[in-house]
Amino acid sequence: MPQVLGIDASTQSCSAIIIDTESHSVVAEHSVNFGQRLPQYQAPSGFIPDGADGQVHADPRMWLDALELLLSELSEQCDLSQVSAISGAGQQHGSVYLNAQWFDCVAALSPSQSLAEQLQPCLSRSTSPIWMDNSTSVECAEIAQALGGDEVVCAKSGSIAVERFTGPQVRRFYKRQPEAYAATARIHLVSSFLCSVLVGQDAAIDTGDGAGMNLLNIQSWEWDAELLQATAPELASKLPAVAHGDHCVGDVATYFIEKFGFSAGTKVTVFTGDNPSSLVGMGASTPGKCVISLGTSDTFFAAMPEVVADPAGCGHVFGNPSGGSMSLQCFVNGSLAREEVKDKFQYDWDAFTQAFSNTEVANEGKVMLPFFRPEISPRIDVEAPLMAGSDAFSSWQEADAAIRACVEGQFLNMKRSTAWMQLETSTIYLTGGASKNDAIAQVIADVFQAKVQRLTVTGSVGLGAAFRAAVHNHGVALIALEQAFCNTDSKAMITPQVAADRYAANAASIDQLLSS
Ligand code: XUL
Repeated sequence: MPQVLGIDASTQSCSAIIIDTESHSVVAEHSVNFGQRLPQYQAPSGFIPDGADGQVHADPRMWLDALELLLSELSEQCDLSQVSAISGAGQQHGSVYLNAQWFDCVAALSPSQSLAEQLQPCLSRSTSPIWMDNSTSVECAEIAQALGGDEVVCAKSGSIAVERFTGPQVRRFYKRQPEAYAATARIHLVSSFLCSVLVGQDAAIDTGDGAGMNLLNIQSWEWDAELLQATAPELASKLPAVAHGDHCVGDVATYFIEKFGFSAGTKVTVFTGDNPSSLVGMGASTPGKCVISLGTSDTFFAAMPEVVADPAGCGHVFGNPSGGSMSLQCFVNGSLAREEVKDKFQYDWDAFTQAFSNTEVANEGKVMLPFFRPEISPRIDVEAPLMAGSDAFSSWQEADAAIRACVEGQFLNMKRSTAWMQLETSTIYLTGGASKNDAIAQVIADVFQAKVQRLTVTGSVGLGAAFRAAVHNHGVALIALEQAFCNTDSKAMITPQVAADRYAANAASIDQLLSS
């Protein structure tokens, strides 16, 4: 049976895609939005609003209810008995805390009751911190200090201790609710929690999502005893096993066979994080290609030829679900910064795009780092753009130059900040809202001296999960799936139009702005 299912448990919704790996068609797609469909959890955007001290939590029962709704509605669209393998991905870093009842309870789920009803007594913490939680600065500093500094944590775990990462979150829970922590027998990520439920047994955490915890050693891909010790006592016994992305966790549980019509023996491949899954779904999980996703914040990610960590501590290393490792780096000042410059001059997006035709590549040396809010790549605490070039430009009197400088500055900074990845990038896959803009794509091609391709895939996270299910359970060649599903619009390919040194002076000015 050639049909495979990919599940994407993201921040605001839970989605599914079923593909046919022989006819290369999409059989069904469906999504359940938490805020709209499950208002009883009072999480209109997928998290409980107004948390104190940077705390951002969600109710894990909401994710279970959404999974049930998703599969129930999907089973009305198509015959789930035709699905022969499943995998999935979750929003990264979020954690679920379970007591000792969990192990028996997850193995004995009865279709006569909902998942949420049956698993509620297993929760040792009623809500789950998610990746938007920013409450753990103190714990990050404590972990770094115990290990001997940020550099040590970064070299071991692939990232410095980061507020949203799971280890610092676990430490905060242990410090504030030691009894509830002691009653916790298992800590899962969103991905491994849902995977466990699907197979009816405690599932492993994969190296892709596991590396977002500040607990996994990126050289050995095993839990790191020193990181665990610096985080919380008895932590080793509370964590599941670690597995590489090709691991088959087991067969789908009876609950899902009886309730939604899956076939007995449907295989489930270990779940991963949404970004690692997207790497696969974008067709970029082999070195040489990288993905730039233009969103509220811009994200750069790529398969890595070697495991190296960012010495500046800004980027992250995760396991690559297709083998080896991947890098990921977030840039806070993405689309919102582009919009802010546009709005300063009351331009619309057409006028914004026209500004590139009205100005020259490299902007006569006028440069900008459009940091309207504190940036994390590199870490810099400013609330207004840094500019250099001419007085008129720096005092916002040159609209078109400001727009070009904003975009050129964003990608010169991105190139400089991602140099630690040591990539030889020949192709950049561009995705996200602003990727359709040819002027922005041209700047990216010129700055990185690489071809820029726009992919027609939407929902790359779920698609990546479906690919992984097919590759690891049925031996389908990944390249065949990429060719079939990751179509590029070849007419819309953008190639560099300037020589490699055209941006040298601007890059030097950016270095200077950052060092002053
Ligand atoms: C990555 C991160 C987010 C989440 C939610 O480090 O925090 O991208 O994975 O999508």
